[in-house]
Amino acid sequence: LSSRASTVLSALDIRADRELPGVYDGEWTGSGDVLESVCPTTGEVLARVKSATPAEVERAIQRSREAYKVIRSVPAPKRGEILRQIREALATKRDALGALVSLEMGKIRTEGEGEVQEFIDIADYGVGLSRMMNGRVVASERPGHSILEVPNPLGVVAVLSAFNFPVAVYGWNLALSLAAGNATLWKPAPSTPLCSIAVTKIVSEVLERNGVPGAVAGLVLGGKAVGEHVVGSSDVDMVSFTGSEAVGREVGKVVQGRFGKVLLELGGNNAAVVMPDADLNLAVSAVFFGAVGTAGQRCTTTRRLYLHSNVVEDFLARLEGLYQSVRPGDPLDRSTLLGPLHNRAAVQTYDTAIQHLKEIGAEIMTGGAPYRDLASPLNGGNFVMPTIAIPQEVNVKDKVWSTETFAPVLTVGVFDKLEQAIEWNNGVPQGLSSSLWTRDIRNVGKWIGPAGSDAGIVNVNVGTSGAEIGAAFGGNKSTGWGRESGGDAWKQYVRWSAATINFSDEAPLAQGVQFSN
Ligand code: UN1
Repeated sequence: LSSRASTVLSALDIRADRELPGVYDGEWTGSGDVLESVCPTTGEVLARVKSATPAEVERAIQRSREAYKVIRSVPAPKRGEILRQIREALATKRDALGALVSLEMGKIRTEGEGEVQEFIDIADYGVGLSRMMNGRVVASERPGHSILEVPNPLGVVAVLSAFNFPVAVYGWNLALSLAAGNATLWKPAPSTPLCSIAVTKIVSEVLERNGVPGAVAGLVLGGKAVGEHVVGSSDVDMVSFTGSEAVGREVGKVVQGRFGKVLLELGGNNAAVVMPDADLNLAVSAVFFGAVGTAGQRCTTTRRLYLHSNVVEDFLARLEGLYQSVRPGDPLDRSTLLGPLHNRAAVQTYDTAIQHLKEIGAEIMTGGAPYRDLASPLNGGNFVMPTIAIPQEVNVKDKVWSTETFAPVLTVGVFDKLEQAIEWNNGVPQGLSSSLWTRDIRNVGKWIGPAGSDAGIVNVNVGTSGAEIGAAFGGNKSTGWGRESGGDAWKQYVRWSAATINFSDEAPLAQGVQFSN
């Protein structure tokens, strides 16, 4: 192992000299196919992990069910106390875990640490929630009756997460799910196994110390077959899936088909709209971060930029300057702004998108190719140039505008009226995030109102990416269904019991119905 990798792994006691167990259900096991963790920066194999066999997946699901029966009866504030300890344990490992995210996923240090910070933040939020997951008392029409709406634990919540946020997205789900009294079973992306093993170790040590079954936060690593097993199991009450629209559509159908609950966070195809009165200093750097940050691999990445005709020239000149100042580098190095794409397939996707842009006659203002001839060891990585492309027209039906390319490709269109920009913003299948730049309150009113942006995230003078955990996170249309993290998201992780209780000596029927002679 290279020294850059072994420093990161040893800080978390990850032994890379043998195959690691990829299943945790109270015990660490795993005897299925071997997954390789490959460093996106250098191509180095970081570790080999044994995935779950079908029997091991099944056992993990059953142990999750047993663990649910224990944790559901632990009072919510006590569950919150466990979450507080998880939060503390994560905080002591913040830097080490952040570095592992950079090593294995490829995002830069500050963003890797930011991800761990999101987990810490949502754990804090969950601690608070554990004393505030309140139901309601509803006025009954019958004398001496009360109606209670009670949030009860739901059961087993499976979390299927993507490579691009290998820590935070699980954190959002675990914090709410645990506070709500569920067992959570994690099926992470097979290409970031070390992040999920490291997180599960931290969490499981806290659970074990508290005498709670480890399967309250289980882990099953593996590929498609493991995912399908979990998604198809009627012992899994809710599936929270983050990933592509294509896979999400199938997951949605399968879970719906067995009447399970499903939460889908699928593609984003997020636009920033810049009005002539915008503060360009703020807008240019936000678009730069939104489009180039994480090398374009956030669901919330800015992919479309709609500029008012009065600001096009100035805005693009400044943005291009920032793009040209960026150099690819090792994401572990604190001065790096641009890390690699996560895998080789993504480089191919990037290439295909650029090819299509050229075919339709788009101007490639900057970028437009993978980096070649980088010095060793970066020559083994998946580095591509952040790209700004200006098609001749905005035709939101063309795939240039309507599909999510998970790479740093920003497509620019020019408008004269806000209404036009909103139509383009809304004219694509996805609806995750959106951002308007203006100082005119009238534009803000339009943008956030009924005729405004149809995305789940509707920002003003804030970029499309980098949401705080307190906001409900999620989208509309082909982005899927449901919200994670803040807002009222916790209400999806419980089963609501409507309990009408009669405290009287009479038994009147509702609506005044009489049923006796
Ligand atoms: C994702 O890309 O899957 O708002 C999640 C953001 C982050 C989370 C992104 N807080 O960009």
